[in-house]
Amino acid sequence: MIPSRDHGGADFASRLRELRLRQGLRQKDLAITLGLAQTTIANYEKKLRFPDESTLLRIADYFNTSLDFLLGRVGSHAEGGNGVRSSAGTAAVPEADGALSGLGREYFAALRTEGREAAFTLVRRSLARGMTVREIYLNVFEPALKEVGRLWAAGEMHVGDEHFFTEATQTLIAQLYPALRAEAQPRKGRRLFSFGVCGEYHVIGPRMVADFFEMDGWDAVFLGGNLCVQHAMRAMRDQPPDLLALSVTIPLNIGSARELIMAVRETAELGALKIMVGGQAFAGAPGLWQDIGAHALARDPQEAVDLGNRLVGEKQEKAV
Ligand code: B12
Repeated sequence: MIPSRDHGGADFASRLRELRLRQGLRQKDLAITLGLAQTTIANYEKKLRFPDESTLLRIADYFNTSLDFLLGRVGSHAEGGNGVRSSAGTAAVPEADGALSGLGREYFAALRTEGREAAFTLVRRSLARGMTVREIYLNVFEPALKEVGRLWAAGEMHVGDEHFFTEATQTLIAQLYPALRAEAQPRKGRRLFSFGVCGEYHVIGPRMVADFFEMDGWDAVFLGGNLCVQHAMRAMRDQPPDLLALSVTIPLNIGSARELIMAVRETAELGALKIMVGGQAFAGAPGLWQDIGAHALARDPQEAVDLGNRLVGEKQEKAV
């Protein structure tokens, strides 16, 4: 499927560049994420090459856009060409993927229309009725925040709204701490560090990961976001963990994860440390976690705990 330059090919080049720049990616970053050479991306954008069908689909999936938009067959918001895929491919605002339902939807609506107190009451009531902290994180907070991102990308919410939702959710997470402790298993004597890598300001994901490990009995230490190599190395030398959970949301920050993993590998005293990665930057990029030298990739905090126990268990068995 190679459209002529006059048809999709010509517009594909500018669309690719537009989508890439909109996410603040360099050609190199996009190339790493898609498993292509940087020159291939450059040639696409210069209209010297056109991707094969499967690469084209991967690019559309990665940018969460339609093939019509990518190929320049729709261009304006009125035509549904806002670059974000919707179920019909023609709506100006993409539809939710169905994940926002039940309490997630109610939480989102309460914060948006009534404010913090109503949302807090909702969550506290659900907890009192037997909902677990794990369920609240994954079925309420995560989908509500992803809905915020969807509406922000569609121009339906401003950055202030996004900050409000994030701050309100972080306050609630802090308030849930006693409930989290009540659900926690006895201590296992395994230490985890979880944080967002250098340049990464999205911190709710790695915080949830740390909390799931704490509930599983780990000594889980959450170190926030934007932790650059020299500071991360200092923290690990002071108190070597058994497992590192590195979070990357923005593909541009994959390089930071790679840099940190290399620094750990070059440090003899951290030879036994296992490294797990996760976060949205790895979605749709199979094999990327291996390319950057991690031991494992997990998609969500529960999978992370299961894998973490296996990885560190393996290490301890070998050491005996
Ligand atoms: C809130 C938010 C922000 C806040 C973050 C504040 C904070 N204190 O965290 C602020 C305003 C700082 C921000 C900034 C930006 N953001 Co923002 N942001 C979001 C938003 C709305 C919610 C993020 C969130 O908390 N999600 C909920 C958590 C729970 O989900 P999660 O991170 O995916 O984590 C889950 C899993 O991925 C996994 N996981 C996460 N980490 C790890 C780690 C390990 C080891 C494991 C195993 C698992 C794991 O577990 C979690 C639970 O299941 C998202 C929308 C979205 N789709 O997420 C956009 C979003 C992530 N942001 C986006 C963008 C583009 C940006 C900016 C570039 C915007 C700009 N132009 O300035 C900057 C970049 C800042 C930076 N350098 O990091 C895009 C990213 C697109 C992309 N692919 O690059 C998104 C998707 C919005 C969108 N629809 O376009 N953002």
